[in-house]
Amino acid sequence: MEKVLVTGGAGFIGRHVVDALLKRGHQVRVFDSLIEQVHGGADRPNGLAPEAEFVAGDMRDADAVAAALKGIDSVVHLAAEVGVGQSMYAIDRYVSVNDQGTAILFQQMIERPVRRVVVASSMSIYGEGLYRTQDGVAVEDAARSRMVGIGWDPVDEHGRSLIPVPTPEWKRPSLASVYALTKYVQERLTLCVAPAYGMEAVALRLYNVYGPGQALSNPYTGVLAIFASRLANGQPPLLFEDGHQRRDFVHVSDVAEAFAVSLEHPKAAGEVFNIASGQDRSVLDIARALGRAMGRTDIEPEVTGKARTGDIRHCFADTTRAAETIGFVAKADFERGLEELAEWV
Ligand code: UD2
Repeated sequence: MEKVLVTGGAGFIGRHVVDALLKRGHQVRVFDSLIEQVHGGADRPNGLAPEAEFVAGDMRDADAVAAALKGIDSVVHLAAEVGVGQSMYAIDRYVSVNDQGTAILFQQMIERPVRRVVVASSMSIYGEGLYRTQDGVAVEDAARSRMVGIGWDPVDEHGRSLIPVPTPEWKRPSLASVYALTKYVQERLTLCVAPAYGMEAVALRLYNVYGPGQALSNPYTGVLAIFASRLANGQPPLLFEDGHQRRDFVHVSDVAEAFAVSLEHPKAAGEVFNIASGQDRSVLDIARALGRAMGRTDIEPEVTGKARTGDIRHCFADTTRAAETIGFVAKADFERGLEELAEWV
């Protein structure tokens, strides 16, 4: 059993990771700027397990990071600014917190190396997911068809629809937002610097994470949280485009498990894994399913016919690598996850 530092451990995903690590018998120290809590005025994060040690601090404060690393065996690095849309307005803050913060963490670990660092990366680095042509040729850089004025789905040069397929880790990144760029830098810094100082590195590319504890009021939060709070207020979910865009929704308890396994499994070292359910669903399907779970089948989702700036059309995961290398397979039942969200909202 190890003493694990969880940066960002007071956030939505972090709190679940902390619980998973404690359950496995690790000791946990949380380092978090408490940005989410500042307005609430709490000095200990809401919902953080009482067994976890808590240290408030900013990733860019080298002395605070150095102190937080004392006596630590391994690190789970989750601290980050997370809104994709917001990242285009607060460029300096995103680059500073996410990338300078990660650089400072590694600078401090030169003197205080740990066994392993597991960093949270994101599916956002892929941009559009992987597609194939109708002749079966893989397309890594699909462009949105609305750019050429036909429908919503990406098309080939002859105007034929491309077919979305599960995206594997080898797909070339296509960094379409400042958020994606900073996540990619975090991932690459970790995989480049850790081994140079004898530390093991693992990067987890998280897909669309959902579950209890996700922010409800923030307009940049995940779509399920937005739909849940709209339905709870008697409002219809608003579907961008035609609602047929596809994503991979992974329950936060599975994500927490993935971090714990990635910290422990000998074969995880040096790897990058998609962390997802492996099941793709359209936004329309999830809106309807959530309506059923919340007993609001009377509210029909509303199709806006408008795309959100910077949105991709489809991206869902090929989860083979995590399954084969470290035996991680998401277990949560989606319908049950929605019922739980319905109870929580
Ligand atoms: C972004 C990030 C992802 C993660 C996630 C946070 C990308 C490609 N990915 O994913 O890494 O940070 O945000 O949850 O940048 N939608 C509606 N109506 C709404 C809100 C959303 O139809 O009111 C659609 C939206 O157009 C998209 C899908 O729902 O097709 C999912 O949206 P999201 O914001 O939950 O997540 P996504 O995939 O943009």
